[in-house]
Amino acid sequence: MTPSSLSTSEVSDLVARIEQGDRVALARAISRVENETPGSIAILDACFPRTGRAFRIGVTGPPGAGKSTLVTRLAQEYRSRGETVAIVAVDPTSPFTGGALLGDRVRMGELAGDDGVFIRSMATRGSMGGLAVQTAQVCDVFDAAGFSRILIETVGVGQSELEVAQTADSTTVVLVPESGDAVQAMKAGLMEIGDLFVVNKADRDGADRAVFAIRSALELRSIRSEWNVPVLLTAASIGRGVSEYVERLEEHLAFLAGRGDLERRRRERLSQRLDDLVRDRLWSGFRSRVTRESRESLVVAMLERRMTPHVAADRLLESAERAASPTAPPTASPTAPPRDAET
Ligand SMILES: Nc1nc2c(ncn2[C@@H]2O[C@H](COP(=O)(O)OP(=O)(O)OP(=O)(O)O)[C@@H](O)[C@H]2O)c(=O)[nH]1
Ligand SMILES: [Mg+2]
Repeated sequence: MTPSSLSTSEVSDLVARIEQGDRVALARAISRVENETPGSIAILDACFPRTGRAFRIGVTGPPGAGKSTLVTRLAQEYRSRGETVAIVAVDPTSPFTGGALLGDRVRMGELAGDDGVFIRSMATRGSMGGLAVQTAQVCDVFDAAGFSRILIETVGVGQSELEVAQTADSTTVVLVPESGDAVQAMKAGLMEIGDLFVVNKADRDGADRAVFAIRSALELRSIRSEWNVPVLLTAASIGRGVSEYVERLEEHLAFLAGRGDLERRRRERLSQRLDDLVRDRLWSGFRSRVTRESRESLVVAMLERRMTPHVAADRLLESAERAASPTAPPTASPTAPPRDAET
């Protein structure tokens, strides 16, 4: 079953219902956006002018660090402070493994029945600009729906997941006491992106040592700011340290907003998102214009050293251009040897 496209009035009706807090409409819109079904761009276009109000908080860290548990507690704490909360759990790598689903089921139970909370797990990678763009788009719908805090949970493994965490206004890296020894090795990835660090499972031994290791590693960060990166202790499963975590988070958001850094960060994100979208559109346009066979024959030509990679790239781009404008005079076929050799 493929959902049909939406008329302009259907889109504005859907978005109006989302703004009024209609959860069914919200779920429908999110599904369309996530699955990139017809009409999803119209929905996003209608939502976009209403975005920019929510604070987006990224929570990342190694598998099993307790991110879902912490995010659930965070949502509860925010609810008690009168905020509304959307949770976006991004896990395209393992849509069917127990961990994420189990974590989500526990969470669903604890937050069930509260209209001020909406939870969404994203399991697809999408084609529209990649994972970071897709996450930002889903967050845009929540933002337009009026949620004041959007929590983005993603496993901190792999470049695209790190990029997801960085679509947020503020990023928290969650580690565990046992992470202490690995912190030095992590500094290229996770250690660079955290605005706050949380050592979760602080009910276990070694938490203080981990805090010390993180602080030492932070000294070596390449990007410094006047923000003094907090390293906090939590035991999310029993709710310890969560209130202080929220205090520090809100401090960070106020710090960003007060100095114009929030706008600077958002400008960078949008600039990145624009590039991602354009790159993706160019790429898919290009892919639709060249055949697999012509591409393969170029690979073979390179493999046999009959053609250099740069000449092959020229040939492929030329054939894509020809396909885009069939009236153009024909040039060499993609399999032909380099032009120099033709004369
Ligand atoms: N001892 C202890 N266990 C915890 C704490 N927080 C979470 N856990 C447990 O750690 C396990 C993993 O928790 P999750 O919240 O699912 O971790 P996650 O980081 O979301 O895991 P993935 O999404 O699969 O990467 C669960 O069994 C939790 O009950 C804590 O503070 N202390
Ligand atoms: Mg999780």
